[in-house]
Amino acid sequence: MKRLLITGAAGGLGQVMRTRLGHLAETIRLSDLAEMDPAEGGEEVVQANLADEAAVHDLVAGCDGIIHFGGVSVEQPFDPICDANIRGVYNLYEAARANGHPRILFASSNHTIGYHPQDRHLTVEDPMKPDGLYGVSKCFGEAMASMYHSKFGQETAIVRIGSCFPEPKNHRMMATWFSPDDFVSLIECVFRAPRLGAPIIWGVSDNDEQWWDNSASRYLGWQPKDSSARFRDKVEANNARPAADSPDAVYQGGAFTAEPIHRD
Ligand code: NAI
Ligand code: 15L
Repeated sequence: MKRLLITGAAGGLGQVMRTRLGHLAETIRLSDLAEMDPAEGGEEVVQANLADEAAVHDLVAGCDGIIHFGGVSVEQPFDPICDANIRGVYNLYEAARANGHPRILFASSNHTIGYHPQDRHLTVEDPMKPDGLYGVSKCFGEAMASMYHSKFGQETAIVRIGSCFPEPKNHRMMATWFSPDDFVSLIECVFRAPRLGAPIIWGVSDNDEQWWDNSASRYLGWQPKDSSARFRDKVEANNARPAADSPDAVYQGGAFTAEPIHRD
């Protein structure tokens, strides 16, 4: 690839992937609303608001791949979610349409299905059950990816990320943890696949407890290698087990299901 765009580059995942994906493209274009570290060799740094249509068109021009991490990543009032995750995703897909359809990896979330109970094993055919406005905005992003694929052939890997952090932080994340190494290997598969389409992929490691069935995207040849099991003792030592009727123990989306609708 000549140029790979990473949005949300100042965020948690963006900062990690900035250091891990240099081998995928001659140039990595890094973008965020927030300030980023200055460009190093093989990098371009462009500050931009996803809600700004012209800025997003300039951002996407000349890119042949996009990793879309940018946006609001937790429950917030509707306005910031709308700017970044609704208008921002519309701007991104329209910019991709105007610029030769670069392949996109869309960072969706388990909060699209957060109200499913933890004892339910889900496939990508199961209905969405978002657990808040943030989850609803990710459902919108998934729907945009699907519609642009059907209408224009735009390819997107819709990755429903569980919990991508260096380590699982609590009991729920023993099931939802997605190691950064497994995410890197998924990104490599997505951008190397001869044919992608617009699959929904569960972004989760090979943990002992599994809620999500990835057989529909097996054709990509991706196999997670890590497991949260090696952190079990630490998680149990540092966290009391949640009560059986608490959101963290009942719902796949955990505490997000208990968030109110925030009104500033
Ligand atoms: P983060 O919140 O650390 O990073 C998101 C970045 O997007 C921030 O640097 C923020 O400044 C930027 N941003 C927000 N609004 C923007 C706007 N209007 N214009 C331009 N940039 C804007 O989130 P994190 O953890 O790095 O996640 C990255 C993506 O992956 C997010 O889209 C998140 O929803 C998704 N995700 C992450 C999970 C995780 O476990 N880290 C789990 C599920 C989904
Ligand atoms: C997400 O969608 C969030 O962006 C991330 O910060 C975590 O809270 C993650 O889900 C999770 O469910 O653990």
